[in-house]
Amino acid sequence: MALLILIIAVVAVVLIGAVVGLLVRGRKPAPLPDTHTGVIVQPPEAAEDADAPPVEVSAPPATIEKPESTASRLVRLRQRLAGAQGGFGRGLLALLSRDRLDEDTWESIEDVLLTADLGVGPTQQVVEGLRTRLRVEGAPEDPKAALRAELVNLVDPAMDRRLQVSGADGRPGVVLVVGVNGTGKTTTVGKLARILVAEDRKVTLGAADTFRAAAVDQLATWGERVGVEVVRGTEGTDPASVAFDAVQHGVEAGVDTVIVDTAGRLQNKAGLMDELGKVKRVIEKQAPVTEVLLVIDATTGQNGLIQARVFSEVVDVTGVVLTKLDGSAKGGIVVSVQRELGVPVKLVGLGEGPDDLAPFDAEAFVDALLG
Ligand SMILES: Nc1nc2c(ncn2[C@@H]2O[C@H](COP(=O)(O)OP(=O)(O)OP(=O)(O)O)[C@@H](O)[C@H]2O)c(=O)[nH]1
Ligand SMILES: [Mg+2]
Repeated sequence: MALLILIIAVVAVVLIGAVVGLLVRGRKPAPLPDTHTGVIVQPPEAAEDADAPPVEVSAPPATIEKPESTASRLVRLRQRLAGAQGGFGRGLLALLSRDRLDEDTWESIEDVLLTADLGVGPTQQVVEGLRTRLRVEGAPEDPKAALRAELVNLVDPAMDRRLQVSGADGRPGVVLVVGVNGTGKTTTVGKLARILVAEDRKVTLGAADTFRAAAVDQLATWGERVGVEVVRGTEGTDPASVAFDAVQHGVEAGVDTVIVDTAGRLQNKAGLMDELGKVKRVIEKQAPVTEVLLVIDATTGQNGLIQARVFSEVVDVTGVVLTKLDGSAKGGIVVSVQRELGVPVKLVGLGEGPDDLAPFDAEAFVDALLG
């Protein structure tokens, strides 16, 4: 009898457990609160709710451009780099090739390096390195070889410059593109999409610059040209929600990479910097951000370093894109910014053309400087 009661009790407990389990699983998941700001982010199945922010996905056009191949782009852009930065290398070589390297000459060498935005510490390092090499090994050492070795060492060929554009567990890689106003973020997103498309990757773009309708259109045009879908909100939509929708769309469409463009923001505007942190946190409810690219305009000089520091604190920058290297001879910023952040320069912008973006390579960069 006691055994029978025990069996009935056990069966009852198991049944109640199963029913409760089913009820809990069947319930709609609660919206995900953003812990920092208290903003509620709609979970995936709520995206079609009437009160969810309107999101459009632009359709690919009838005619699709074929982006330039990597090989041809590299040859072309190395020449352009040599054209823009070569004066700096040639100036140094002329000084180093003098018969007598007196103190005046070393000072001139320092000036050339500082003018190229190399920064004080790295400049001293190069000068010391060159003095040692040329002193120890005597005049016969080829000054060009000595300079090349010093500069390559400074630019650091050991840094891992691969772009993390792939995700794990069947989810896409997510690239978040950030920076101050007008540095070339949207252009870089467009150019990067083309590079990935040329490598047969499937890409979605997220237009999380919702301040200006024109910004969204600008990105949509880049996408349309190469048949890439662009997820966009209406003007004024919360950028974090557009970013979330873009990544969600990318997950559902099974793309390889989602690239999210953000609005330009000054590093001293705390509210805008908080917003950026939120964009990243909200995206990560869908999939990890695999790459945070900080876009710096090479012509802005040391101000770029201040930007780098602040952005890095907010979003954990993993790579730098130096744009407009075609428009200044200040290639030394590569070294300063890498030192400042401990993060490599991964891409360089070398013009306004759609395929004027190249992966950064330390040795190729120095060779372009030295001609
Ligand atoms: N010469 C040159 N111009 C560039 C390069 N990259 C971008 N630009 C130009 O810089 C200008 C600004 O580019 P955008 O991509 O709109 O800059 P953004 O950072 O998205 O600007 P906001 O969204 O307003 O903050 C455009 O005229 C681009 O053509 C580059 O590598 N070289
Ligand atoms: Mg932009």
